Parts: sequence; C-alpha cells; structure tokens
Amino acid sequence: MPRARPTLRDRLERIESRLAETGQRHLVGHLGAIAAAARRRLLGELEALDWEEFGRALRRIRDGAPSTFPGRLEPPEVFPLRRTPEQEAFARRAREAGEALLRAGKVACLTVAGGQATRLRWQGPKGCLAVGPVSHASLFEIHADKVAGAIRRYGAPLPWYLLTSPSNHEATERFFREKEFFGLPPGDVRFFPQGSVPAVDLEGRLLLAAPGALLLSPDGHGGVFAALRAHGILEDARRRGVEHFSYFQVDNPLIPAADPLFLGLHARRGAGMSAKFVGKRAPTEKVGVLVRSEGGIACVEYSDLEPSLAAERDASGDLRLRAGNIASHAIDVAFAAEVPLADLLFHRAEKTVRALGLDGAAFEVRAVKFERFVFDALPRAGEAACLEVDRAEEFSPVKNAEGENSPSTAAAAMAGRAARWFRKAGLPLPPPGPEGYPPIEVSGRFALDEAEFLERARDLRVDPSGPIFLR
Ligand code: UD2
Repeated sequence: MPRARPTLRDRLERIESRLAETGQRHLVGHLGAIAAAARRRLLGELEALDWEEFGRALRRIRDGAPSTFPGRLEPPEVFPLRRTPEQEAFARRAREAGEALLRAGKVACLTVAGGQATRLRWQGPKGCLAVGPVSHASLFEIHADKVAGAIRRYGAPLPWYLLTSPSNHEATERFFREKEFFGLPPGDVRFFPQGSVPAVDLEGRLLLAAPGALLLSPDGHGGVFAALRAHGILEDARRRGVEHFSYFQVDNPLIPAADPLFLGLHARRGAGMSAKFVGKRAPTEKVGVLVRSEGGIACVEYSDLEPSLAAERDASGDLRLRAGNIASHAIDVAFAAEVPLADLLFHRAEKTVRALGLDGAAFEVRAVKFERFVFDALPRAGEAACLEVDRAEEFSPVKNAEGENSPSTAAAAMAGRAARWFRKAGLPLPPPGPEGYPPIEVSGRFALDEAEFLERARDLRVDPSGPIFLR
C-alpha cells in the first residue's frame, strides 16, 4: 500500500523535535509563527540540512581547532628547487612522464573559485577581477589562456572544472558565456557549486539571513570533494579518460594550469594527492606549511601553527617548517572518489555578520562559519610528492584590495616574470611605467613557461617604445 505523504503538521513536528534535540530551541515555535511562504522555505532548508554533518560542525565550537596532528611536526621530504645532478635527471624523466599524461588527455584542470572575496571588498566572483598588467585581463581569462596554451602544446583536450559557490555560480557562468569561454571549447568547461553550511552564533544557535532563510556560508574549498561527487564531475572526468586533476586556486595568476613536472612526479610517486610549495618568507607569512607528522604528510594552516613553532630555525638558519603551501595540488580522480568526507574536519572562523532576528529586525552578531580545507585530505593520500617551486615564477595570490597580495602586486609579479624572460631572451624592454615595472605581459597562449618562451622568442621582434602584450 502506498504510504501517505507526511502532512505539514507531521513535518513541522519532526523538525521541531530535531531542533529541540540539537540545542536549537530558539527556533521551536518560530516556524508556526511565520507567514506560510517563509515557513515552507525554512522547513525545506531545515529538512535538507545534513544534521549529522552539522552536528560534527557544532562539536568544533566546543572542541576548538581540529589540527591536532599526532607527534612532533617535522619537515616533509621534498623535491627541492636546487637540485643535484641525479635529481635533475629524475626531474627530466618525471617531466616527460607528465607530458605524456597531458598528450594522452589524462589530465583535467580543477579550480576552486567559490570563495566570498570579502577581504577584497569585491561583490562578484573573485575570478572576474582584472589583474593583467597590460591586458587588464581577469583572473579567469589569465587561467583560460594557460589552458588554451596547454591544449595547443600537448595537442589533447584539457577539460576545466570550476568550483563555484551557490552565491556566485550564475555570475561565473554568465561571465564565461559573455566572454565566449575565452575561445575554449564550451563543452570542456564545467561549473559546479560547492555546498553550504549554516553559520551559528557563539553559542551554536542557527541564525537567519532573511525571513524563512537560514544564514548559510560556503563549506570551504574542502567541499570540493563532496561537490565533485554530487554533480557527477568524477563520472564526467572518467568518461573523458581523465586520471589526474591539476588543482589550483583562482586567486593566483602565476600558477601553471597543468605543470608536467609536478604531474609526472606525482604519478611516479603513486600518491593520491601531492602538493607544491615555496620557501616561506617569514614565520608570520599567511600560508599553511607542509609537514610530516605521525599521520603522514599534512598541511597545518597558518592560524593553527603556534608562533614559536613557526619561528624555529634549523642548523643552517632556515625556518625549520618552511614549506609554504601555495594550494596547488595534483589529485587523482580515484582518490577524490574515495577520500572519506568525515576525515575533512570543519575548521571554524569567527566573523561579524548581519543576521535577522526572530522579531524581523536585522542585527550584527559574532558568528562562526565552518569550512573544510582541501589539504586535510593529504594525510590520506599516501606518500604525497612535495615539489618546491620558484615563488617569482608561480606564486602571487590576490587576497586583499590593496597592499600586500593585492591585484596590483599580482600585476607587478606578472610583469616582473615577463621582464625576466625578456632579459633572458635578449629582448628590449619598454621603460617602467608609473607603477614601477615595465608594461609587458605574456599570455599563457604565447608561452606556458620560460623554456617555451625562449624557444618562441628566438625570431621575435618587439617594439619597446610602448606596452607589449604577447598573446
Ligand atoms: C589559502 C590557504 C593557505 C595558503 C594560501 C595560498 C586555506 C584555508 N588556506 O589561504 O594555507 O595556502 O591560500 O594562497 O586554504 N575557496 C572556495 N570556497 C570556499 C573558500 C575558498 O572555492 O568556501 C577558494 C577561494 O576562491 C580561493 C581559495 O579557495 O581561491 C583560497 O581561499 P582563501 O583565500 O580564503 O584562503 P586563504 O587566503 O586563507
């Protein structure tokens, strides 16, 4: 016999008892007191909530930081930037292996672009920010040009998956459509939104954003694993014969979209996930550090690393934990399918937010937002390869509106890298502009790295009397 559909009353009762059990008594009775449309919406949101996951997040409020790595934190084994001849020979073979993967179409790009960009005081998707020093191209276009350059170089498709958030998904898709996908095959670019987690006040109580709507925030870039599964991206990747994701953050214009050396090292190592790093500039630099703990390779977020530990030096005077995470990973499709989501604990961040009181009046409140971090999957990945890269070539993130790590420092870093390549190729440079750097820019369509640039620059003539953009 078909089961009768639960009545509204049944549904309300069920949710209200759930609210009462989980310390959300302030909402009991509220559902009954609000207008029908708001009630339907809030009831739907509460029913859709993963209560088990939310319960785990709430426990974070009580337990504090989850980063209790067992044992003493040691520097990980790394593949360094300054190499012995043996290491150089190994790197050559690894690069060839990575190139073979790219030529065989076994790689896809995976970009996390779901953040809220609050520090940037920017309303739209972060990827729409213009940072090209001459072209004023957006972060999305800069990455798209590198994807296009790799498709040209390796003669194979390079699908590109972009993680968005519920609040910027549509705007991101619209931007790509308006720009005609920057010339990439539209069928090879896919957007998929990450999940949301309710924010709570400091006592762990759910907050409202609007009548009948919970205050939600994106579940962190670690939400990428759940979103890859929920939106059929892993099946899509497998169907295309993709075995490895080249993962990077939308905020770093210098990062290679698919680095053959990194992919080759990763594949030879046989780990599920690997990481790139740069030497930390100072103990206080806001990057996570790659470490070895008894649990394996891990990344400790800067806010979780004790200042005294961050400042420790080794015998040669270098920072002992110096492997600064630049959030560029190689991730196997098989690993992304398997990594247990419950292992990715929620980190908590306190922020002041605007919420709606049950009486309908807006108010400001200190709230806890919950985020998962992608690098918390590293300890599960086996022997991750940790590849050191040159900061000036690969890392200049856009985090703030002005000053350090801003659109202007990223533009300067792009022009500075191009200037180095120009000098090596013996090309003349235009005089520095008002920003203090020569107005030059090399798109990923022209060259993906210094070696390719030097090859393509052999017969190149440039006019140094004005800005130069090589595309
Ligand atoms: C991140 C790393 C830090 C260091 C640094 C390098 C974390 C927690 N910390 O610092 O260790 O490696 O980057 O630049 O990652 N994003 C989403 N969804 C979210 C949250 C973030 O897609 O829910 C994206 C966001 O669009 C951005 C990236 O992830 O591209 C990094 O986020 P962030 O800027 O908040 O991370 P940050 O600066 O704390």
